[in-house]
Amino acid sequence: MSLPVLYIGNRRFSSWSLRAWLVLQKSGIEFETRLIPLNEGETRSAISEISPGGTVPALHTADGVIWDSLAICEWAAERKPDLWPAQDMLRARARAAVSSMHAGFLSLREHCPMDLCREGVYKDLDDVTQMDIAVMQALWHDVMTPAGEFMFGEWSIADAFFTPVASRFRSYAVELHSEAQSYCDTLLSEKDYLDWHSKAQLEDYTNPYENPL
Ligand SMILES: N[C@@H](CCC(=O)N[C@@H](CS)C(=O)NCC(=O)O)C(=O)O
Repeated sequence: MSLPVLYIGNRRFSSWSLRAWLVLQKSGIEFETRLIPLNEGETRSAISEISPGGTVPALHTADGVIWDSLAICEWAAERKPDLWPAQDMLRARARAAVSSMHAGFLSLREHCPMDLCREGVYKDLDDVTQMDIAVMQALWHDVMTPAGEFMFGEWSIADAFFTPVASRFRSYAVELHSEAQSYCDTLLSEKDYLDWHSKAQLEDYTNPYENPL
């Protein structure tokens, strides 16, 4: 039987692709990865051929296509439930944290787009983005399990959702509280992330963020 195929955008820029890919990697489910370059002339038509939602990531399974990073992660968690915390309140709070990321922090997302080839280059951020950063650190503080390296102790989908944020903080040299900094350092030293990051350095596609730096 053919393996599920995860369609992703450029590793350098596609934070939603990174989230879904990290979760599938951790799940142990075998899958293939295929990349569609973003911001090229053919991008829109190439994505519309493989994703009913018109975005990547999209996962092609033997039973159908799933688009949207969170839906792909839930598909994986139905097969591998330990991708969410085992305890029901922790699981509910992990889902809340993921939903906050999936639907929110819009200013941070707009002004600090993920760029894995940008390392420690400071950018002046407006008040709304600073507020997003403050809220994010407060959220992390609220849910962080004291004894654990990860948000809810063991690695979970919540940590996948915040890994691209940790990379943005590093890219834009954002100063963080020590707890948040050490959480980011943990996420960015994960083997799967490092693998994705090193492949991102080899990509040679259009940079949509050349001007706003
Ligand atoms: N809510 C979606 C967002 C996906 C999304 O915005 N993906 C971007 C790439 S990171 C995309 O496909 N953009 C289409 C384009 O650049 O043409 C998800 O979680 O998967």
